[in-house]
Amino acid sequence: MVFRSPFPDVEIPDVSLHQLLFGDIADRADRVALIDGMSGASLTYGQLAGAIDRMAAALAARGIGKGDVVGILSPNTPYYAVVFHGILRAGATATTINALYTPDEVAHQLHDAGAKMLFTVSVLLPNAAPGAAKAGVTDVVVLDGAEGYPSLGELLANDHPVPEVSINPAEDIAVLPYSSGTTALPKGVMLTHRNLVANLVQCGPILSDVGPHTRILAVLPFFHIYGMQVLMNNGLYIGGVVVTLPKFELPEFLRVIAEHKTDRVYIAPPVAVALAKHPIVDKYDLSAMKMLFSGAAPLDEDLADAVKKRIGCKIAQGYGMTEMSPVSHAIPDGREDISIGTVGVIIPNLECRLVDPATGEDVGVGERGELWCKGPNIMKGYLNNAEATAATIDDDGWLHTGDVAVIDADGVVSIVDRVKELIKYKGYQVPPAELEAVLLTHAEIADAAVIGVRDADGEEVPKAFVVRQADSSLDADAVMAFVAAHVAPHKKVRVVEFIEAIPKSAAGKILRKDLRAREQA
Ligand code: AYL
Repeated sequence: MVFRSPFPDVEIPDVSLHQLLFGDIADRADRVALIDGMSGASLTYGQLAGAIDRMAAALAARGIGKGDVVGILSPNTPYYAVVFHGILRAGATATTINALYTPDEVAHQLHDAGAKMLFTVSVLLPNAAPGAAKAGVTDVVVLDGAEGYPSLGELLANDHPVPEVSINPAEDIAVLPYSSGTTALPKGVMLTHRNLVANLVQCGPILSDVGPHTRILAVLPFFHIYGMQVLMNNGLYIGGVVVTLPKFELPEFLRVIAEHKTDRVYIAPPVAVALAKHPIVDKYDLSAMKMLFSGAAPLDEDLADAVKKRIGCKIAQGYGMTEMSPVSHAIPDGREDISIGTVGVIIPNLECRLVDPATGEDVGVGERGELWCKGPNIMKGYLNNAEATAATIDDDGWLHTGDVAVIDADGVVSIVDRVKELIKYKGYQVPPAELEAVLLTHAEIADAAVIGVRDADGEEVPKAFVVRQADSSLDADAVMAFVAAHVAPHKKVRVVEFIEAIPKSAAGKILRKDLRAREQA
């Protein structure tokens, strides 16, 4: 049984992302595209497009072109868009790296992606430099300048010709963000120009209230697909204003909403907790904020209602996956009748099925099943990993999300469970396999397994089950400190339990469902 969008299909233009966003900006050249929320500095669409051309020319002069991968390790600033779109304009692929990654994590992604070059900022250089060195990446640009490195200004001050590259939208990889998908370690997600273009156009009917008047607050990081596509690229596609913030701090977040009158604010669920509960929220004039949009993890309905009442804004929710570029479902603008606890309806041009994981049979309205999706926004595959690709996208092109959903008679979808390993901490991916590998490098740990549990606030957090070596008296704090020293902050283990043995299948696979059952007992 195939479920479809309530909206008719839309036409997906056969163009590169650059052509879609900047192909015709005559009407908006003098309007502001991006504002740095910290300094107030801004770039118009004309300046942005010009800088992207100069960036592409500089990259081409350095020998970067089709088939090459370039890393970006930077917090959100207007220049992120210049670098990102400059890389794509040169015909190359951008691999976007979490700004809080450790040197080893940076090195791993650069190496795995086969990156030739890295763009970063001076504050991140202590992690970027050793990471790049370990991956053998010698061409490092520090956007705001640093001793011994070229800066963005130096790169842009060139008179090289803008390269003429012919992009094949359906084949050429525009971006390579990393996701663990349903199992194991993070993998490079190959998203083509067509994937990204399709998802922007597919969201058109959902986002009926947006346009050049729209002012977006972009605090969610551009390195993650949510910030990249839903905030940065969609904001530029609709000709709106994108106000960037480099990190989430509640007072700054509230100040920028009030000062820059951002009417569309995108968050992950933990921000809703702060908006509902924190006393300082009342100190700011948030009347400009008309719509709060949450995605990337489940949003609690009561919490959302509390925010709605306190701030007096509309709230909507979207769902998707990096592997789907990323949006597959969202509550359409103007549909306040749809419960905020749902993820809304299927976007146009996408087909969905719900399949019982136990029987492999399709289920109908009102029944729980794993969500499968098929459409133009589904990734080309995982980089250099045909096996993982085949395990995620079946022979008929259905992507198995690993999420369990229910659809009602009106076509409104709720995400009710997850059958994959993935843990989500504040909307960020935490792949258990990665933490298990780190834990096993500790001399006093004989075996380990990690699952997601709920903390006192209802937030999902990684919990490690640890089997100590026979003579070890290792304690929980030492385990947590050990992991924390090796991974980015969002991947920290936050609960530890010592256990006699990790439950495993005959084939040696960790029986996570047994560990989860222990938690409920
Ligand atoms: P990734 N409710 C429950 N779980 C969700 C939701 C949601 N609204 N959104 C994402 N997830 C979980 O690749 C789900 O398990 O992409 C899914 O498989 O980091 C996993 O997160 C994917 O994690 C938007 C705005 C999508 C954001 C996104 C983010 C996609 C996050 C659509 O409108």
